[in-house]
Amino acid sequence: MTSEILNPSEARQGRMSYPTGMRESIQKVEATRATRLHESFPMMLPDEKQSILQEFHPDYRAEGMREIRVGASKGQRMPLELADLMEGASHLTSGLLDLEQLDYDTDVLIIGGGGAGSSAALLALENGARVTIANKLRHGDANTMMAQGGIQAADKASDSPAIHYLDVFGGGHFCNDPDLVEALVKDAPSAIQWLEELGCMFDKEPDGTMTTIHGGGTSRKRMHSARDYSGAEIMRTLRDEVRSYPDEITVLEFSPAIELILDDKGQVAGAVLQNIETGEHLVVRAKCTILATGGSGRLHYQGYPTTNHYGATGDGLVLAYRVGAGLAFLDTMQYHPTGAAYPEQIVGLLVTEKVRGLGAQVCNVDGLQFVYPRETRDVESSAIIRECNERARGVATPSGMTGVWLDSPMIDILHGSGTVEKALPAMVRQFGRFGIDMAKEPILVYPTLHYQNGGLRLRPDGSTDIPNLFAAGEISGGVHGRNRLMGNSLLEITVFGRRAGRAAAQRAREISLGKLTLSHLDSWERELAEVGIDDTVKSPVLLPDYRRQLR
Ligand code: MEZ
Repeated sequence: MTSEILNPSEARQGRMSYPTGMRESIQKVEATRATRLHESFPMMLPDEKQSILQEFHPDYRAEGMREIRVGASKGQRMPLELADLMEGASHLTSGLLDLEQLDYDTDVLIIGGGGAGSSAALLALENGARVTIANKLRHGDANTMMAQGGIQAADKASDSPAIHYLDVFGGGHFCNDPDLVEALVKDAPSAIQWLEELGCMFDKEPDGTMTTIHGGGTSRKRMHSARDYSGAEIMRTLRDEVRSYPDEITVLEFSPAIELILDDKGQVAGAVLQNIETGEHLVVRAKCTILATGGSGRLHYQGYPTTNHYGATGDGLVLAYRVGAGLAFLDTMQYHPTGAAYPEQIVGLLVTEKVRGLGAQVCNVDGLQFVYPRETRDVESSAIIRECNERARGVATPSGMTGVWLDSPMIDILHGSGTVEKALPAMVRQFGRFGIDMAKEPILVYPTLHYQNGGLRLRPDGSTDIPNLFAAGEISGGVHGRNRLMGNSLLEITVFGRRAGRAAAQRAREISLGKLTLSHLDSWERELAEVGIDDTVKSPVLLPDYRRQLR
């Protein structure tokens, strides 16, 4: 059976894209297409949504979560893999590192140079701060770079921040933090304008207005995109801008933070970095520190594949928790409904929601619809999991995966020939490498771990519970409640990156630091010992455990 898995060179030689068994199911999808073009599968009612979530969404599998036993949010539930790291021990021992030997001294240290960190750097600079960005890998290696479909903003006459606000709340199951949502939606139009002024090339109509489409759970077309590489275009723009200030913004690469430093007044005062190649420790003193380390998809909760970049291992959460920061909503993760399920080489990679936004329907092995294609992500994913597992109406792949069809050829039929190629060039290329022409044949998908809905508790200015510690982006929790809508993460990184950068620079002007210390590690160790945690992992882990081993 495995011999049927294609590799790129087979694809280039023109071998057929799908094996025979899958092709038979594709014929059924083709046979129902003409009828489906005129059919809309009904959206679920609120009670149906709740019950499908409880039965099929991974967040509701009791065996996948546990309570954390120590720290400021003791008793909160989170995935097992994350709880183990949060209860981990430091790579450092207090007193063994000379904190007087500074390698860098800065106003604002930003840990993580993705979209949130880079936005923060620019606003901190604009507000008079000297800035240092510490990247775990290269500048821009981040989930921002991987985001495809777009960024939401209510900037058209048919829309308003108030309507955007309601959509965000509905998507988040009405438990979002209202102040954070207000900041998100009110800043959205100016965030788009800022990005555009920096050079971000959003898609436009012939008359020069921004192209906007729907996403799951949006009541207005407010998704702005740059084809299907919106995140890469935003990251390109931000990185170019940051790198044009080499004297004011110091960018360190391959230098992840492994511990926050406090001062003797209990304020965060910088971080210890580790040169990932040499293992050397670097001491950075900073008046304010912004955590922008992103999410944790590379922890592969419940064994799911992920859309996330290689460094997404939840490091900032671990560091902030050890100095006493509070958490919110970490018991809810986002499983994107459409991760690639075939071919094997790209399993788990993102198939952007824009494909459904442009009209592609989701079909089972018999070519029949079973869910409205633009339910919110948690509901859509649950319906796909039910179709494949409980109802056994999924399509089996030669490597043993199951998935459902995303009927991408509908897009050209609905919007005109060439639309798929124009609107989804990254997707076309991703599948084309394996001989699959998604404008002509459907693609197979299954939910994939995509986003950390919760994280550090945050105030609207990006500050946390801990003095001088700020956060922005996927590391934070509250803005999306229990489920984020498409396009609100690229928005969140821009809005809260800017807010955190501005507030941190202002605070840096007001404060003075005391003597640097890592004494919080002693109290952390005591707390672990008190609850009997003695044989624990060292965290943060920095890279997934299947990373390439250097010999
Ligand atoms: O916000 C997202 O997660 C996003 C835009 C993803 C996508 O489907 O393209």
